[in-house]
Amino acid sequence: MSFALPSLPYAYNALEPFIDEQTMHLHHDKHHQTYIDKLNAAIAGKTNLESMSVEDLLKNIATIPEEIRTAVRNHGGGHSNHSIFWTILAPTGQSPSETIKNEVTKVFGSWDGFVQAFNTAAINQFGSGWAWLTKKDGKLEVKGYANQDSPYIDGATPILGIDVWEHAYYLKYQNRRPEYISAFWNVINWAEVEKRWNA
Ligand code: MN3
Repeated sequence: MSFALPSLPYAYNALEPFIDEQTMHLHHDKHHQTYIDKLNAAIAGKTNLESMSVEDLLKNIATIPEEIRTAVRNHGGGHSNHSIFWTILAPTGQSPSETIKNEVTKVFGSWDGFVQAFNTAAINQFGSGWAWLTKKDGKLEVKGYANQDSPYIDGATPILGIDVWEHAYYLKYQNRRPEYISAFWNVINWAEVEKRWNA
């Protein structure tokens, strides 16, 4: 068994004008596929690993044979992060539920406080990486992650995340990462976020 690229749950142009069609094609068809190909190559022939989910590979990263641990961390992380990312995006028009707003307010003081904490983590992530809202031991946290490091390797469950690698925004936004981050808030699949929240 090997990992395969999940289809996008919407059309490549469905997130326009916030995330452009060409970026979605390259990001999904090329970048995500490459993480999968390299993850499959790393675990090829290791039947105990081939039967594990990508989440379990990441949660158990310390037990992965040392010679492929970095590859699994990077490419397994890339596969997991992107698989989640596609599902937490959706055509514009959704709003967070009152439940999400209330939970977030308890932790971050206000909705704006949460948005600001998330945006700051995304803007300040040096170089390539992600910002994630995660749940760890039942507690919500916003944090930047370098490269393709997955919250799972941290013992945290990823809930809402933004890819701030340049490949995620450079065609449309060039060096204007903050503009891409504000656009992101228009295309969040809040129903899916809530599902991950309650899982
Ligand atoms: Mn990416």
